[in-house]
Amino acid sequence: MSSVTTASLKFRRLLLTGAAGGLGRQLRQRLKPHCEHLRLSDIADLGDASPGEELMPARLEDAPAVHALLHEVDAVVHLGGVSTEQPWQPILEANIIGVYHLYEAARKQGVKRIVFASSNHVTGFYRQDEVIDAHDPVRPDGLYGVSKAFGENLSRFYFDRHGIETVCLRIGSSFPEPRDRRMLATWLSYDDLERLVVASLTAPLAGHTIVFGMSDNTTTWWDNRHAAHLGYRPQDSSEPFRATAQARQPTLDITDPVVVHQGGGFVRIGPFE
Ligand code: 15L
Repeated sequence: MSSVTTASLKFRRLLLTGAAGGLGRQLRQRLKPHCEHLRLSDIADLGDASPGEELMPARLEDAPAVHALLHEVDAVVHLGGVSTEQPWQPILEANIIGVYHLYEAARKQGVKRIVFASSNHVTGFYRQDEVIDAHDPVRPDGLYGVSKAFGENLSRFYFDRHGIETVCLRIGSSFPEPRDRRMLATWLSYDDLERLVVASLTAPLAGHTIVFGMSDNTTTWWDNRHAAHLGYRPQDSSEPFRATAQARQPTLDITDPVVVHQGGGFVRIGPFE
């Protein structure tokens, strides 16, 4: 369960997509105190509904189903879709067509704030000796990163044209602990993930914001100066895991593209045909 104390603003109904995934399962527990009704969606099994939960399985490429998902919802946390490098078809269906359906549904149903799970793979081809911010051009490291850049751009358009606010979370590596040396820079603890999502939902004015989802790590490649208005204050750090991560990878081949680039292993996954 959550150990995080955050500014409380209770929503009547929140929608969490991708609720059966790794981060979805975390946020399912952690968002419940922030709303009366938590609507949960996924294509994978969601188990049984607890009090206050509404289960609504839906495929993102099914427009009527996505429209129904957003009915009478105050805000959305959109984790749904493909979250790793995969062949084009599933990425097209969930991350391109599906995200379009989500924003069209928000427009028609009058939903005014979305927290969109983007990814560090939107900028994965920057080098690990560079520090970037949200105004630097995208450099996706695969089709997955390209699809997340599409979601960022689509949400920008829906803000400019329709006033739907979006916070795009370029999530680093959100796991119980950093698994390798790269994750010393990219790690986002589950408690900080919760802090980031709640700050994104409750900031008085979010506009269209891109924020890198990371803990307060000593090694960092990302500068969140353009997201200071969210009030996100990470409280965890990868530093206590440094010795273990370094012992796991005592040497690094600095000519290997996986070691050079921020996207790590993603820079060489695929093509699949
Ligand atoms: C992501 O976007 C993935 O969803 C996640 O599984 C991790 O691999 C993460 O990036 C990462 O870069 O570590």
